[in-house]
Amino acid sequence: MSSYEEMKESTTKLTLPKEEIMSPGHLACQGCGATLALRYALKALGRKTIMAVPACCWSVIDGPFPYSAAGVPVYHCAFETAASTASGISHALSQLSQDDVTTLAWAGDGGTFDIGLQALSGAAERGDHFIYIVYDNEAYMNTGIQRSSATPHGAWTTTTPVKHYKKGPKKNIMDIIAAHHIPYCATANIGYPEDFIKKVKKAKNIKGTKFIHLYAPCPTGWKYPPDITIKIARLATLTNVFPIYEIEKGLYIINKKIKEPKPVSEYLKLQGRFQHLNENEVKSIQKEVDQNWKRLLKLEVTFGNLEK
Ligand SMILES: Cc1ncc(C[n+]2csc(CCOP(=O)(O)OP(=O)(O)O)c2C)c(N)n1
Ligand code: SF4
Ligand SMILES: [Mg+2]
Repeated sequence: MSSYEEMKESTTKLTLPKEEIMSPGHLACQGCGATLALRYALKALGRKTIMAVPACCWSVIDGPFPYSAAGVPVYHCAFETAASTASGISHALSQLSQDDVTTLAWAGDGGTFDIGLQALSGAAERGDHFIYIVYDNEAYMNTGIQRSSATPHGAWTTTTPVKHYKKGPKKNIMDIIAAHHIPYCATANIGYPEDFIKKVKKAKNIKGTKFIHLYAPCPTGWKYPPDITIKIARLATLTNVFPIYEIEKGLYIINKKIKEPKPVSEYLKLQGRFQHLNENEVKSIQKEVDQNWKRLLKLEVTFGNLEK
């Protein structure tokens, strides 16, 4: 980070909505990014929200019935059905003329990039009215850290052990969902809560299907100490590993352009899941990150604000 950026970070005053809807008595691991994620999302959405939560860490984090940490009604649904359940809730609310209630599909990367993709694609094509947020911890964490198609190149998981670490890039879910021509898609990062909250509020006021790809580090599955979750989250964006952008009515807007991106090695070296990578492998990950960033810049130029 340049000294200017460092100074800006240290003097930024957070202006998050004060009301806490989620309660602290949840069952997540210490330092869980996915838990902060819902806390922020609900600050943006308010209490008039109904959630569809498929099998994922959050179905455990919420607590055993009759307890619930979420603070809003949660419909626990089958692994592949976050979007179809949200479609049903949203249509039922519409029949009841309860237009002031927001429907939120809240799913993990496995439930979104993999098994729930068909239901999500169907709902997005129909334009069903709800917000879909995927909290991406880059593996199937709830069942013991198995690789998903969101697992990045080079990562260890229990099904991609060190000798056979994950080869090939992370699936580009934003491109897939944007291809459905929904009115609003965005990436966000729990390390930048104000940006995330702004996007959730924006999505709330748009008719149709809205999609947010949220970066949510997991100390247990990524093998780092729980007190550096925010550091890891910010490093993902400061290295361009996880860029922050929106696709609004097909137009690309990059929300954070890092003047001097940090080397990817600074992000990788803090996480046990990447410890086996040698210098050449780190270089090839750096190359992949640089290429993705250049491609995103081109998309912004080509499909940026053409109406200007
Ligand atoms: C049809 C079906 N297959 C497998 C499972 C077992 N299962 C429950 S949660 C889960 C992993 C979820 O991963 P992800 O969506 O990434 O959420 P995370 O656990 O990482 O929060 C799996 C495989 C299931 N509940 N239903
Ligand atoms: S395994 Fe990871 S995502 Fe799941 S509760 Fe623990 S820290 Fe959170
Ligand atoms: Mg996951």
